[in-house]
Parts: sequence; structure tokens; C-alpha cells
Amino acid sequence: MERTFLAIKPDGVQRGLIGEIIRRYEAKGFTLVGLKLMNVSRELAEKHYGVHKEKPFFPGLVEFITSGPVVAMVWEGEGVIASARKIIGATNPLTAEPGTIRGDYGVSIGRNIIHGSDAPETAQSEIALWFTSEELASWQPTINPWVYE
Ligand code: D4T
Repeated sequence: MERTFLAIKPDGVQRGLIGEIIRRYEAKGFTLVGLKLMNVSRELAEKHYGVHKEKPFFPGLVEFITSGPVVAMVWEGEGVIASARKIIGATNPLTAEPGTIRGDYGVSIGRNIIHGSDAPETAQSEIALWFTSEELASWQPTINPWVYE
């Protein structure tokens, strides 16, 4: 079953959106298999955003993601990688569709509330970067036959 990495950024935590965000993925029918509230080290932040190292916004991005606790999560389900990104919405909250997390709650691109892996390869590497295998729970919700045909 497919898995993805999602992280509620410091702005989402500070604004009290943890419950609302988790609710959306639970209600969709996806399965939470990893969850922790944590402070992000500079080393982890720089690894996670390594692809953006040369971008002008990189220093501010690292500063922001290390500025307060983050909720790191792994979610499981059919097509969860692409679907989770749709639920998140476009990178810029002002152009993100209403009904998406960023469209409903965000304004600035540098305060866009949540991160989601963008492809199977990044999902795999980000899950390995943020979680040990012991921190992930393998379980099958008993409602799954009512979610999957
Ligand atoms: P993440 O990676 O946080 O899920 O965001 P996206 O996948 O939607 O967008 P991204 O990788 O292009 O950007 C990573 C991160 O950098 C911030 N950012 C981005 C920023 O502060 N200024 C910018 O101009 C851009 C493009 C927001 C998300």
C-alpha cells in the first residue's frame, strides 16, 4: 500500500490547525501510520529542503521550519501521494483552490501550513529521513472494506 510523508509546518501548529488537518485525511479514508510533534534541527531542515539549496528563499525556509514544532506524519492508502497533494493545494495559498488546506487557511507562500511529498521517490526518501521503521505502525482499520471496494 502506498505511503506519503506530510508535515504540518510551524505556522499550522501555532494556528491550531493540527486537529483540522488530521481530520481531513482521516475523513478521506486514509490511514495514519506515523505521527510525532518535534522540533526540527537545522541539519534535518537542510536535508529535507536540499533540492532548494541554491534558491533565494532557502535560508528563510530553513529558518521558518526550525522556528517551532512541526507535526511529522506518514499516511497510507491507495493513491495517497497524489491525493494528499490535492488536499493540500497549490504552493502559493493565494492561488490554491478554496476547499484545499492552503486555499482555506493560508495567505503567504512562506507560511503555507503543510508539506506533502510530491512523488513516490520523494515519499520514500522523506519517510526514511523523518522516521525510523520502529516509529511506523502497520495496521488495517476495520472500516477499510467500507473505504475500498
Ligand atoms: P512543500 O515542499 O513545502 O510541500 O511545498 P511545495 O512542494 O508545494 O513547493 P516547493 O517544493 O516548490 O517549495 C518548498 C517550500 O518553499 C517555500 N517557498 C517556495 C517559498 O518560501 N518561496 C518560494 O518562492 C517558493 C517557490 C514554500 C514551500
